[in-house]
Amino acid sequence: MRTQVAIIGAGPSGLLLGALLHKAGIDAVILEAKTPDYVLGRIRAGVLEQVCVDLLDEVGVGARMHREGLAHGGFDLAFGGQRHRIDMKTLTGGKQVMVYGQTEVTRDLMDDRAAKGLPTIYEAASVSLHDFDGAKPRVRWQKDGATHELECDFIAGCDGFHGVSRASVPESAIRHYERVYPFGWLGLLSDTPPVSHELIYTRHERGFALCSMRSMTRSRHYVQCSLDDKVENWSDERFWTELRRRLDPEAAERLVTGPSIEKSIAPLRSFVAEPMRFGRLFLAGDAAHIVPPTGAKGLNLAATDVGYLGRAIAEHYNEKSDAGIDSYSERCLRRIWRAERFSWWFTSLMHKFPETGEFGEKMQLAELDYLVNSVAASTAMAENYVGLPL
Ligand code: RFL
Ligand code: PHB
Repeated sequence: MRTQVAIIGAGPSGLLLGALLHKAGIDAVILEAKTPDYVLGRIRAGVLEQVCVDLLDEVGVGARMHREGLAHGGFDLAFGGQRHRIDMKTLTGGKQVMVYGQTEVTRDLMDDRAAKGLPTIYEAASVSLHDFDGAKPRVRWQKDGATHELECDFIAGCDGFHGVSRASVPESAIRHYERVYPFGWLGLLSDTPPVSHELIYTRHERGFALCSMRSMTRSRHYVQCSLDDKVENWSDERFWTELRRRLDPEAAERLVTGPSIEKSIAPLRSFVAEPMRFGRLFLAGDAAHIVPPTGAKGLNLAATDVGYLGRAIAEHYNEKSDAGIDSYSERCLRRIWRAERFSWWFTSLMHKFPETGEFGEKMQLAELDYLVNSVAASTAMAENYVGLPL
């Protein structure tokens, strides 16, 4: 079997890259370890930057997002029992974000791919990458009791943090930068109306809380939890009680509770692998970097990586230029480090850090006070939240 680009992973980055390549007339095969239902069952991101919205429009899958997604021009920061609105739209000269779940983005891309008859091989086991430092890379996998092989010109490693692509690179060729935070987020999805029409990020002595949403009838809430916590320890009732305790009085009053549809714990991590290109292998999305979810940047970075990569590969075939391929890693990393900085800063500002003590708490409160009362500081925050220019 032969193709131009082998894409490892059918998460949002792999699917979006597949769509961008198809639009440029380039053949690709996607190999995914799990089933489509498993991929769609992962409840993750909820906030899309304009660049991500533009890329989905570019490949023609934006119609449902524009119909059902919610455009948000601001969000609230809550601390000391009070809420303060960051008016992103005014502060950034009209920019907004789109609240539309990663599950829906993935579904739209999957449906489009299936409708066009483009090849995705689900339940591909033991995927392995070969010869990407030479001219003829190959990918092998197991399915239905047989070994399969795909020859290609390029491999795109879009297989997430735990994937095989980054792990296939010799240790001496790659450098990792990492910070693991001493807590996680416990998330709960429910068919209940959101607390407010915009997101509320709350700093509280008991820990961080976030009120988010998927629609005006479906809410997504998070509370900071300890790293060794287990979902089984959190009944729905315990979750709602803890969330209510952390919210400002008005939000607590408006909170509507109900049975959970999904509940999961995610650890928080900042991680970057450099470089992102190894011969004919490119890493993209969570395979190359992780941000803590506080800034809502992970999926957006994945989208911009594959935006650059799709264009670079199209230039290679259609314009006979490798300029985009050669600058891929550097261009991505500049954007990634700026998002890493923002996500690390916002995480540090809003969470309870066991080791920083009372002095650390006072620093957080002083910074929040400055942030909501200084136009310069609010503008810097708004600019980063809506997404820095490409
Ligand atoms: P994914 O989504 O992990 O997809 C990788 C795919 O590769 C498959 N795979 C393999 N396939 C073949 N062979 C192998 N050996 C394989 N190993 C893995 C996997 O099964 C999977 O299908 O990576 P991708 O596509 O790079 O997408 C990244 C995003 O999923 C991630 O950055 C975001 O979800 C992060 N994130 C958020 N990002 C935002 O931009 N805005 C948000 O509001 C936001 N909120 C969040 C988040 C992530 C969260 N969690 C749970 C980590 C909220 C949370 C709670
Ligand atoms: C979400 O809705 O899942 C979400 C929203 C904003 C974040 C993180 C997650 O910063």
